Amino acid sequence: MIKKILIANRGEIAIRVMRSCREMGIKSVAVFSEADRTSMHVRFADEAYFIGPAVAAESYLVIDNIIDAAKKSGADAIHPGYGFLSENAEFSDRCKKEGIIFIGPSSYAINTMGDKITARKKMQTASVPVVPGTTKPISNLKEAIKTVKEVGLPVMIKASAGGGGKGMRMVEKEEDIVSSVTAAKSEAMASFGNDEVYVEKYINSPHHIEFQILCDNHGNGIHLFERECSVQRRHQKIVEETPSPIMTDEVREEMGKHAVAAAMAVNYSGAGTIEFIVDDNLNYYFLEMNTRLQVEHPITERVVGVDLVKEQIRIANNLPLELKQENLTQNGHAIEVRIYAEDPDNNFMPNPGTIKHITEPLGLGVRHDGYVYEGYEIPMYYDPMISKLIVWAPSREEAIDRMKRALYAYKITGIKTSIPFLHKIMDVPDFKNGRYNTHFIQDNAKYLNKKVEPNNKIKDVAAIAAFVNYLSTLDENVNDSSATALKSNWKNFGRKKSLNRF
Ligand code: MV4
Repeated sequence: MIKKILIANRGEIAIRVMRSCREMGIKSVAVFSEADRTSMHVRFADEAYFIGPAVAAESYLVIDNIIDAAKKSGADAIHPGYGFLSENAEFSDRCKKEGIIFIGPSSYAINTMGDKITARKKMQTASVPVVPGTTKPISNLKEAIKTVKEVGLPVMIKASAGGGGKGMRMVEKEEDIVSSVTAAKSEAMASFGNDEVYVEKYINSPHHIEFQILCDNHGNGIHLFERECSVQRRHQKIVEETPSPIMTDEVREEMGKHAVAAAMAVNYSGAGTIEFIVDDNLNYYFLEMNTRLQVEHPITERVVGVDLVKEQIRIANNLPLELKQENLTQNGHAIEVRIYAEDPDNNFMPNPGTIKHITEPLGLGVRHDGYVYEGYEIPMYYDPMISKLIVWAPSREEAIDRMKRALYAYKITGIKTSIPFLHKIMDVPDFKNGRYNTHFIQDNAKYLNKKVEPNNKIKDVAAIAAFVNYLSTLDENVNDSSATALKSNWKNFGRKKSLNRF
């Protein structure tokens, strides 16, 4: 049985994994780069190893360095988190070769799902619906025109090595076929070193709905229902929720079966996600598989009542799944928002810096997975996501109200964050009524681009409070009841003695 796990990651996900380790009596090992000497995940772990310079390509992505740290620490397993080496087939193989358990799938599953054309073929064999289109790469421009016409405009040209929107082009008009295929190919070559592209029918009004699956090493596979992830900006998810507001029980059951079949088709082991693209009529098609634990896994954990990291570790220990499909249900509603150190009023420019103050939201139905603390300087080298706020409530309406309450209570200064933008999303009519697709952010620009100016009354209160506080620091004789005649109609009640949490 696994006694010590090295977490080959940083930030909130490293801490998330360590929490489950601690509950299971498993020791955790952190690794850190030069930029992460003062990071919370290092303090949180039982021990920590230095793995190289700040840039991930010279630390978190160096397989040799991670393996060295695992050997020095005597870890019997490695959890890769998400990003970094989590979907690296070579890393999965290397761990195996070194006698270290990789908490994730085989290199075969990673490779098969990593190549979109191979994955499409595999899904067809497993009778999982894929988007109508081709399952062989386009070999020349003349063939491209013929193929696109056969599939029927509009189409999507996609890179086989792609994912996340890179090397992808939508084509609406015949005269654009050649330029779009050429552009997709060169972008794919630049991004992945592989210019294979294929054709898919364009799905109108697309929704991104994914299913969480778990497979053990004994032939058992289950799904833990869906996550609705259509609120995205430039292929970066912003809000996720479960259940999906557009799902029906009938379609859910069918999609769940197809999700399990998709994973079984590659002898999957561990936790994974099957992404579907779904239209307004609930026609659904396999899009891709993520062969890792995902950022948005907590909403599933809350609604289904399962610790997904614990399940990953149990599976890695070769234990059979104890969860049974027929016993799993969705209870209530969960929403997650991602908080980024970005300035929403300045084109979402990354805004790293030092955290001056943080008050995390608490209370009924609130979970906050973060890693920053007061005085911490966010390094500029990694993803600007600083935390995830997850709420649960019995109904979707109450979950939205709870999210607004939690966002209101979340105070963070020193850096700009996406919190005001998230607050606005919760008030958009199409979000409130659950009628949204992947065009949500662009379609609702008129609600979302509005700057929120603090009103003047609040500014007055803040200025006076700051002044009174300042006076009290100047001289011991100046106390809270000083400064009584600051402004007409204002009265000084002194400072609040207790920490004011909302
Ligand atoms: C599509 C599509 C419409 N039709 N494929 C974008 C990222 C990549 N994973 C797949 N994507 C899409 N593929 C067909 N045939 C629309 C998108 C798409 C999208 C998908 C999921 C989430 C957000 C998206 C935003 C824009 C476009």
